[in-house]
Parts: sequence; structure tokens; C-alpha cells
Amino acid sequence: SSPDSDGMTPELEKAGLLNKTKIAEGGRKLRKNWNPSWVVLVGNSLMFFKDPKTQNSDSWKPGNSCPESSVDLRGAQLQWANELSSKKNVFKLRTVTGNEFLLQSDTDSVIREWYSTILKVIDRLDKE
Ligand code: I3S
Repeated sequence: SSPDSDGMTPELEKAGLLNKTKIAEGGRKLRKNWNPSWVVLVGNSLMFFKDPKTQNSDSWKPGNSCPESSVDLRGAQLQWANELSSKKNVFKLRTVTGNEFLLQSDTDSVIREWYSTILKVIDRLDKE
């Protein structure tokens, strides 16, 4: 049987390294602080782990450590936001609770795939 034969374990949709900064918390603007982050999209949640390169090799893996933060994608808004940064390939994710993140990759294909994968999850949740 598959590891998820009970259907209760959310599916891993995508994982990878992106640059991240939080720009608002509960609607209040924050000062930018860009950092590489290991981003994991599982089920309805986007989870941020420390960059695996900055710590020992296994400790970022889900199950071995807690994410630094986690975002519920239900009701979230996604938009390209190149006007909000001097970096290229930036999008903004806004949660229902008014937390805002910018995510960025220098590689066009990488950021496009993240954008479309997150949007698919948001759209799926909107229809539920
Ligand atoms: O939009 P901003 O405020 O010009 O963003 C830049 C600054 O936050 C800067 O930090 P300090 O103001 O603390 O020095 C960051 O280092 C830059 O990365 C921010 O701009 P970009 O364009 O990289 O998002």
C-alpha cells in the first residue's frame, strides 16, 4: 500500500530554495530582510525552513525540524510584484491575516513554476 493509504497525509506539491522577505505582519508594514529559505508546499500550507546550506544537512527536512514559519493558503492572494523590489522575478503572497511575503528567484523558470503551483492550490481552496 502507498505511504498515504489512509488519505490523511497531505501531498508534497513542491519544495525548493527561494529568496524570501516578509514585508507585512497583520497589515503592518515591516522592514525588508531578504534571506534564502527552503520553501515547502504541502497540502494547504506553504512552510519556510532555514536554508539547508546554513545548517547541518538533515535538520531542514520536514519531520526533523519545525518550519520557521508556515502560511495557510486558504483565501490568500498572489500577484507578481516586480515594482516592490529592485530584484527580478518577485511575487507577493498575502494571507487572509494580512501577512505579506515577497518570494524571488534569479531563475525565471523556477519562479514561474512556484507562482503557478501556489496559484493552483489557492484556486482549489477557493472552490471548496
Ligand atoms: O524596498 P526597499 O526598502 O528599498 O528595500 C531594500 C532595503 O530594505 C534594503 O535594506 P536596508 O534598507 O535595511 O538597507 C535591502 O537590503 C534591500 O534588499 C531592499 O531592496 P530590494 O530591492 O532588494 O527588495
